[in-house]
Amino acid sequence: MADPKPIIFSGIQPTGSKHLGNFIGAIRQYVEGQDRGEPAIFCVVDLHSISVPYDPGDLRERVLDTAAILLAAGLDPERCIFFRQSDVREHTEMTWLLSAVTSHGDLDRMTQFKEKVGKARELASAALFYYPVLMASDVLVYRATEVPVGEDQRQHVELMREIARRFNARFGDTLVVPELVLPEVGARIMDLQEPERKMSTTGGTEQGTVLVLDDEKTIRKKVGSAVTDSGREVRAAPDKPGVTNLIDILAVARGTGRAEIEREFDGAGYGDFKKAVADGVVDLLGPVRERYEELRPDEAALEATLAAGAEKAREIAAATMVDVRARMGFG
Ligand code: AQP
Repeated sequence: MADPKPIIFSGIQPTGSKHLGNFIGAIRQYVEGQDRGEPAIFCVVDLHSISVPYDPGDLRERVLDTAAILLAAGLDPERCIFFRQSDVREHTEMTWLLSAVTSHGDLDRMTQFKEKVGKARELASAALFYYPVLMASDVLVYRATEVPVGEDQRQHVELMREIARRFNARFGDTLVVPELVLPEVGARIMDLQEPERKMSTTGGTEQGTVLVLDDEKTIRKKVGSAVTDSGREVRAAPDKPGVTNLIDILAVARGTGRAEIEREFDGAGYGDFKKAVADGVVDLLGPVRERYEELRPDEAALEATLAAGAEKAREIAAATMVDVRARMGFG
């Protein structure tokens, strides 16, 4: 008998400025996953965004920006379930119930929390500390089998796997332990100016962060001024983080591997190589920006798409909650 199709789930935060790292690490995988998953479920995780200071008047706009970017990139509501997290209240209920099998120590070990709060730990919101439990709920409430994310989410996925195992051990077999799915190339796209750090919404440099909605001129400028190193060789190596990052970006844009790129640019200077990377990124993101500009103005259509997705998502999540509540002894 053929293997059952995976149940795929992933979420993305509502910022209007999704970057090339998000695109390569996550969005590209979502688009690919919608024909493999049954169902493939994708969600704009607005509840997560209250874990850092935010503007309530702005939140809905940012959700619609993000929804339009994902649709422009190729998500098709006919082939996947696409919705806004806060429209499905089961996520928040599940978060509280999973608290019973999550320890303070688990959350204390999360490196993303430590990196984000730095020395301002006392001032960080409890929501930021609790973020991984909400993320576990997002996935486990759909009994997803696969979670496509970038490398920076590895630890959070490991924790949700552990939460699912503990729940099953304590209350009986109810939840599915999901698999982490990373892209083969581009699981960690680095900042173009500081290639030791990941490209990031909050922690990166402006010039080193290519946005999905950047125009061609801006993309060329950012890629053209990317930090390489003092050598001349186009070769992926641990001591060449800038060049390695550009090789990965071009490999993704061309749909090939590192070796093909290294072979093609063997003996070429960094100038030609960077020009090819800029061409590749322009070709990758240009059509997404154009489609975004068509989709974004029609807010009613975007809202209708998210609402229809929420209805389908709620049906699956509600069924899981019936089992979870019963196992835990609630009425
Ligand atoms: N640099 C990256 N390379 C590959 N994948 C990445 N992701 C994020 N950065 C990279 C993946 O993008 C998905 C969505 O992430 P998110 O919802 O956390 O969005 P964000 O907060 O806007 O993205 P950042 O840049 O990760 O924000 P910061 O650094 O400010 O917290 C995830 O699957 C993630 O792995």
